[in-house]
Amino acid sequence: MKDSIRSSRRQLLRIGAALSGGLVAGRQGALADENNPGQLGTPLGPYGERSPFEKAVRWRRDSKTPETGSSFTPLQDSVGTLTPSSLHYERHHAGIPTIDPAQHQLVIHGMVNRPLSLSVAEIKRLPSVSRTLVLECGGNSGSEWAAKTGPDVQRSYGLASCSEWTGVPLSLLLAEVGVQPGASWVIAEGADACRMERSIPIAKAMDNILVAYGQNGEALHPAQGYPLRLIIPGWEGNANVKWLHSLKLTDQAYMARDETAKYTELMPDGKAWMFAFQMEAKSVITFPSGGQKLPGLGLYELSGLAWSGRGQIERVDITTDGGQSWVKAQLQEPRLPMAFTRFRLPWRFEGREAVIASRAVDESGYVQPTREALIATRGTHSAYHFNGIKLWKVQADGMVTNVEA
Ligand SMILES: Nc1nc2c(c(=O)[nH]1)N[C@H]1C(S)=C(S)[C@@H](COP(=O)(O)O)O[C@H]1N2
Ligand SMILES: [Mo]
Repeated sequence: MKDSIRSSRRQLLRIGAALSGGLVAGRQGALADENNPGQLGTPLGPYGERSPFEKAVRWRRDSKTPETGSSFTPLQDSVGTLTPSSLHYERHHAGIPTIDPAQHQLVIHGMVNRPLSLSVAEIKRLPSVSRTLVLECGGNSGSEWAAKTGPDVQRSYGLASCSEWTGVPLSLLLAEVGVQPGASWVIAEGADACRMERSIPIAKAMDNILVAYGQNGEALHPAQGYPLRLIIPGWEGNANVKWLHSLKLTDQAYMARDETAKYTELMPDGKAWMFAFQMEAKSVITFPSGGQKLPGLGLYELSGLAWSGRGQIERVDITTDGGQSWVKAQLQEPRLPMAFTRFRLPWRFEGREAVIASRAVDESGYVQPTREALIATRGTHSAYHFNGIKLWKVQADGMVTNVEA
């Protein structure tokens, strides 16, 4: 403990030198602060707001109608490992329905012995669990398949967010209804206008899926599926059906729109890759990242996020020379499986162009591939499940762009 205090103090001294007197100047400024005579503050409030000086917002991609489309988490402004619910990415196919939880029911039916209709209050009475998990759209960083990749981390990687979800294990509800022999799929349906449907194999339903009602210590936000949604650890966002009102047990997949026309990949041999549920290991540097500008020379902390649908992040390597050499980043503990893991590495910017990137390795030994390696196996017709290494170029003047700019 003492040693770590001593070494962090040593580091602080070095940082002081690196910022070339900036810390000292700041302290004198604070002592001479005449603009803040200590006025009485604003009154207490019933529900918190962030500081009016904080401006990070979701970025909304243009879409044909205001109700459909996606909005992206501002990962460049995120610190730590959690996404505030108000900045969680959104993906809706028919807008956000307004659902009164007192009127809402979840029906579990089909190939079951005792069909059941449960109110939200009844579900909340059942034994619950909380898990911190990434939710990531299968189309996240889909722009990276193109020759000209995304210009900033929000627009290219912001369809991923990390929350603490609370809910009832789906396995518990299935045990209650009694699954009949031969039932091999669960068809989940949402109560939004598009009645979004996805087919989920029974093995995963019995394993670790949650029927969630909580997000980050309160009820789900309406955009995230209030009052009930599926949370499927490690699987593509689309299968995590929101505004959940029906679970039907069947002996075959439904071949719904979102598992055939969408979220299906055309492979180089002309075959379709369907039900590509699991999200592979992925990482991206969030600082410095596209669109940002380093204010000067000296010491910085490179930082970013890594996650894997297979489990824990084991290691993150960082390059600052375009992939010629790699060093191990520090990982924030605890490294929760299938959650964001924050990585950090001190780095000195000396005014020379640098190409920086991160490479994640997960507990299964899976190594995040280069973009070129991914394209070599998956071809160029893909839209989903991009997890290639993302390069940023720090220009000599400190401006950060994608490598193609
Ligand atoms: N009922 C319903 N569930 C849905 C969707 C939807 O439009 N309707 N969108 C899906 C998609 S494509 C994704 S990526 C995630 C997005 O969840 P979020 O908006 O909470 O981030 O929800 C999935 N579940
Ligand atoms: Mo999605």
